[in-house]
Amino acid sequence: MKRSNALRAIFWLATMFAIAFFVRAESGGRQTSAPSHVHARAPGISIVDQNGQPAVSGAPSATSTTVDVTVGPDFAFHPFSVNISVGDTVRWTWAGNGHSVTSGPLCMADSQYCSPNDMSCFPGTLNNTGFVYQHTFAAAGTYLYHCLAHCVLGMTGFVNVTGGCAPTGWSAGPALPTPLVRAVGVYFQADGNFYTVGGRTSDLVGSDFQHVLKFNTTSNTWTQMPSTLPDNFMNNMACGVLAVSGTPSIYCVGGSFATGTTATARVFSYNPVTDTSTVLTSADNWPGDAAGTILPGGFAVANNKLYILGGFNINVAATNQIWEFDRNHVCAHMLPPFPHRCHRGRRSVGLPGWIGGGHHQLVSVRPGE
Ligand SMILES: [Cu+2]
Repeated sequence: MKRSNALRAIFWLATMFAIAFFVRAESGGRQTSAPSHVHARAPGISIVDQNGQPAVSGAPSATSTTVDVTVGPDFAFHPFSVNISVGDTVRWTWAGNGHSVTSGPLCMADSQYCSPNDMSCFPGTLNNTGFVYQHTFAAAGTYLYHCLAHCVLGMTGFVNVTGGCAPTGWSAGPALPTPLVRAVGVYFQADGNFYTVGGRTSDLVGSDFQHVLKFNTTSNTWTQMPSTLPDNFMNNMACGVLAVSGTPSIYCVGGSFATGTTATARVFSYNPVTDTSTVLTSADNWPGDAAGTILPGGFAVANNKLYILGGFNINVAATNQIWEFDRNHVCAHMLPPFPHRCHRGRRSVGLPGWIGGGHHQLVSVRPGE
């Protein structure tokens, strides 16, 4: 029994050393094959930041971080490995004389970075106690480095850089094929692409853009769809994707034209798959623009309904109304042959034989209107 416990302990110790070895071999890449196995330190990875905290994980830093490494005073870097995120900086401070920080495996400079200033990495320059060199890592990868003078004594280290986004969270995409303002951008889940609807190419009269631009998220390119949108009230629309009978389309509400002082209340749909647009009947006009001069403000789609949040009465004032557009809305009571409609949403007139379903709360039902 005792003997078996001892064997078990030995087995586990051996396993742990093996794991430590493999982890290090993975992280260090070619570094482990360098003639540098005379490190006096324990073989396990010890990755900490300048505060002694565990090093950052793979996520990009919210704000860029500087991690400190000490050069010397022995023939070693302390710690010899650091984990950082893209955009972070490693700052080496010399605690001994006659050392360098020189990028490259196998004791050969690869000139990616080096003390004292990333210039002339080979034959390079040695610096003394108190010197500070830092380098910011802009791309993910494992960056091996060494001291020119003492690499053969095992004076090596490496920097693991993970993450892939710019530290700010912003990154640029391909430019639109035309200058464009006051278009509406819509993500179309069905094909995974983005579309812009309308807008104008300048502030000049006649600059209204009666087209749809498609951003293909696979090829990362923009193209202009062939069709022409129904009118020139292409500025300041509210657009969102609504599905009717499982078929999604982009619905756009209201809008004005460049230099114009009137606003349309019409609603049209645009189907990116067929590249066709259809103007809904005037019964579906946005009631928020009853005055003919009011533009939709903010907007959002939730639960397959388009909401319009506030607006702007052109040259007058902002408005505070909230409107919901439910393209699937139907009247709860179909009473043919009386024409009737709901206060908002889709008319049930013209759908003979339609038989219920998808009922929603009604604002009013006005038979005979
Ligand atoms: Cu050295």
